[in-house]
Amino acid sequence: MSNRYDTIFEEIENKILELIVKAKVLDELVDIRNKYLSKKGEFSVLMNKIREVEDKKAFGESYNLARKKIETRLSEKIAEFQKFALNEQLKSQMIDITLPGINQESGKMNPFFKVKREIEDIFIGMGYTVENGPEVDSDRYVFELLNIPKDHPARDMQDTLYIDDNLLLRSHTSSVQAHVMEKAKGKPIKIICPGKTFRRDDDDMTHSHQFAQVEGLVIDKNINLGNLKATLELFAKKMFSKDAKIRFRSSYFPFTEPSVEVDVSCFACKGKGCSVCKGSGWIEILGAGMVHPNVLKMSGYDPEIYSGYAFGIGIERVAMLRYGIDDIRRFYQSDIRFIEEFNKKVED
Ligand code: FA5
Repeated sequence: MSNRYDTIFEEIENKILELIVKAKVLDELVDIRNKYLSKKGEFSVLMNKIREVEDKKAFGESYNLARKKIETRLSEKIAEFQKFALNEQLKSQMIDITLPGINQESGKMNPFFKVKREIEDIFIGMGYTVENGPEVDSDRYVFELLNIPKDHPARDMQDTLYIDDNLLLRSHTSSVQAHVMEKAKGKPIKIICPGKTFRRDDDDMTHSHQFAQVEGLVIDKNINLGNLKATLELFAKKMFSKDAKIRFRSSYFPFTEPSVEVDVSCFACKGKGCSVCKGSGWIEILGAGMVHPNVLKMSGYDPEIYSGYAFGIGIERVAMLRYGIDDIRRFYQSDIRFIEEFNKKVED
């Protein structure tokens, strides 16, 4: 409702409303608010005139009406600018979801390591713990404490690289046996030790000068050859197939007595005979035997009380059988195509 005081505010009100219309950026609106509506702003101070007027109520109403109009218009315009700024920001930050993403290549596992882990898992499941041993070791651990004295002909089969007269790259993981026995101080043992081994062997499809073995060693009272056979049979069934069979062929290792070579029934022909098993139906995977009494004695175990078995599995050979790999050298060539073959997803 209009009253006689409206004209006092009309001129300044129109001026401010025009300034608001003309404002191009948010900062201009802020300046208008400060200049006219702050405590000592040009519009606010008009209220002081109330002291001089007769009808203070009508004056106040008139002032409030004009102020409300200005404030409403100012807030609307501020909201418009803020909306516009937000839209601009959203536009500039828009993500085009149709663009192709950046692929993160993930590492792939060499089948050697897959099989190494599987072997470890199988034996851990049977209660074995995993030990480590030095790759550079002394003659004493690699040979002497395994009942292979100097000049023993068995050394010829495991010739390797010597660092000096005493230190050498271990030619088999059996070298950890005496280390573990020393640490156990006459207590029962049930360990496996996976690791690198080195020999002077010429490289061909099934031999490498550097390869890996998993040593197994169990020492306790009443351990017998039947325990060894049951353990290795379970290993073969878990690693190859539930129908896998194993057989023991008598062999010779200076540190085991009796000693055996262990064959697994051919996974390709199920024992009938094929090119993979060279017609025999069997494939050799490891050497094993009952720990020789001399080895027990040298490491502080009384062979009258304790007995034990040991085995040494060639990891690459098991991986070759498991995946039908024809050449051992493929494991070491870092050919990504070879590695990817063993990491394909079902839908690939
Ligand atoms: C030994 O090394 C014994 N230390 C195994 C052993 C342990 C016997 C405990 C008794 C008790 P042998 O030399 O046969 O045995 O090797 C064991 C396995 O290592 C072989 O069956 C084969 O799988 C693998 N192997 C041997 N030489 C090579 C090579 N040059 N390249 C790849 N794998 C090999």
